Amino acid sequence: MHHLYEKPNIVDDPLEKANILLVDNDEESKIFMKSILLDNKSYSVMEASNGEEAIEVIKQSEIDLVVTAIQMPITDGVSLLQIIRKNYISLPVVVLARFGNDDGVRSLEHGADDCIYLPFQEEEFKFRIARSLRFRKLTKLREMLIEQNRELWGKAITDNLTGLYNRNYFDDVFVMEFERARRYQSHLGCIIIDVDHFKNVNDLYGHLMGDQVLRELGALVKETFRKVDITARYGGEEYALLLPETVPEGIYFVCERFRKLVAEHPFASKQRGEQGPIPITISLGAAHYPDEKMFSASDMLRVADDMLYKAKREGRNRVEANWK
Ligand code: GH3
Ligand code: MG
Ligand code: MG
Repeated sequence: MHHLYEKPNIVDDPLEKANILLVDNDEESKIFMKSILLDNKSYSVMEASNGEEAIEVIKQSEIDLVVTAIQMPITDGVSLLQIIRKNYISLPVVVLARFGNDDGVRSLEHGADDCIYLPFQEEEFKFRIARSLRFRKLTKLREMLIEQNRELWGKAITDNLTGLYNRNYFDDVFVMEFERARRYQSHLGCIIIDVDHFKNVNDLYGHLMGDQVLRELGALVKETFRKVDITARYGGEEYALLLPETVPEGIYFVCERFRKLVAEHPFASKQRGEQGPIPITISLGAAHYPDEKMFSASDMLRVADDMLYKAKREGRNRVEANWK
């Protein structure tokens, strides 16, 4: 549960503790490396004796770095590398290679992030491990930021109550869609929906029931209109819709269908039980482009709004359109 007073943790340290996997069939060498690594209190070490075991560990634990020998019975270091590169692209791998053959070069070729030649110097080993872990940390931070960005973007364009788009996003998309329709002379519909006498709903049934009505109305909007249509909660009890590539008859048809659907829908029936559902009607104002009097999205929105007020004037629970 997020609260307003809780600042989101943008750069949580993703690697306070680093989990290192040592892969080697030579037990002594593993013990030696482990003792060096465990000098650093922020490292923890897991072990595997061959590539196959290593894959199992990687599947089951959050590993931050793999340090592996090349020559091993059953799945050697290079095969392990290939599997890791294919399935865990950002997991760094440091290989331990001997001079005198092409193990080191082969493993670098297969995507090893570093190669330490045996016998190694303790200090160099430490520094190289630390460097690979820094790299891992940056990759993880980057992944976290991308994910958080995605989340923030989602929040920034969404209306909390209904899950529809919000007014800001609608306005931006409207400018683009209008521009597209103008350039290609394609059809575009804009509909504004306003709940009739919604003040009475709040007064008679309470604000919470009012909110419930708005949520259900949002869900009905989502169900009724096409995926390509832009559906937004535009204000308190107003919804705004954009219907790309839709001819006037199509716009009118869907408005009428939605008007009837709402008038027949049993709002808040679950919450109210035997008290019975809340009767709701809506008025709709529709505008269609191309139209010689419209030169911008805001022109078009104004026309739809004028049509909405006409629908209100003429008795509510009805659709008015600029071409009728
Ligand atoms: P009309 O048929 O002319 O549209 O009448 P109306 O009462 O719906 O019109 P008006 O715009 O005067 O009032 C809208 C009311 O909607 C004002 C406010 O009480 C209510 N409202 C606006 N936003 C919310 C909301 O988020 N939740 C709830 N429960 N009520 C809201
Ligand atoms: Mg209103
Ligand atoms: Mg209203």
